[in-house]
Amino acid sequence: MSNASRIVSGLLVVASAALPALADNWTIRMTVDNQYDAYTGTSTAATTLVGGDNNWPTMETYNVTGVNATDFWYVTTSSDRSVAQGFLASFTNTTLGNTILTGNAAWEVFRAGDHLLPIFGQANGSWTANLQPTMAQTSAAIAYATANSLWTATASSPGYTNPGAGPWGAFPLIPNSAQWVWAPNVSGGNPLQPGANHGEFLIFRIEGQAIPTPGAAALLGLGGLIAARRRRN
Ligand SMILES: [Ca+2]
Ligand SMILES: [Ca+2]
Repeated sequence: MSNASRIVSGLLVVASAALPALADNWTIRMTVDNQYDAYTGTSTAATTLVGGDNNWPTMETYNVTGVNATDFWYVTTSSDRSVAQGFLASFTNTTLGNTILTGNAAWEVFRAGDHLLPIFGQANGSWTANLQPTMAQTSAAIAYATANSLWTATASSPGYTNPGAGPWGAFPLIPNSAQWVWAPNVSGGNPLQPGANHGEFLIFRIEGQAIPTPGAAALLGLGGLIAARRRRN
């Protein structure tokens, strides 16, 4: 190893030691037609209930501190299978200053209602309208989805922004470019209307690690510097 590489490697160690604890603060603004519970958790379980609501015309705000940077955000939803259904939100990591809106490709969804038999021993598609899963049921579904690679992209429909198409009106504290999303409609078409069963219950998620931290970005930069020096040497 050259002297220059040793120096850079040393800097890397110092940078690692100087990194603050990887815990982030978040501000969440959201509503769901018809209802939801929001959790933080690991890739295989929901571990902390943040809040829930069953009134789509109201937007809820949650200020959550000390979230592990590697945690996932989970949103479980159910609906009345009537008129329309959707999820609109802005998730802002206030520590990093990054916002993930619904409609962002970082969001994934699992149609838990279509996998009730293997998870709960209950007929697929038979989830009761307006029934929110418990935290234990949510964790069982998360574990099953992760083990079987069943997390997929969310879906919207043209014009379903804030405000936009659909019955919901405006939510001024959520950016206009946020999209109403749901699970993809298996038969194609608009997943947000009419009030058909689109696999409720659903679980939406984003991964905390989907947003690179400044510390991680700096380390990647140092790693690139080492690689460049090695190539030169
Ligand atoms: Ca609400
Ligand atoms: Ca509805």
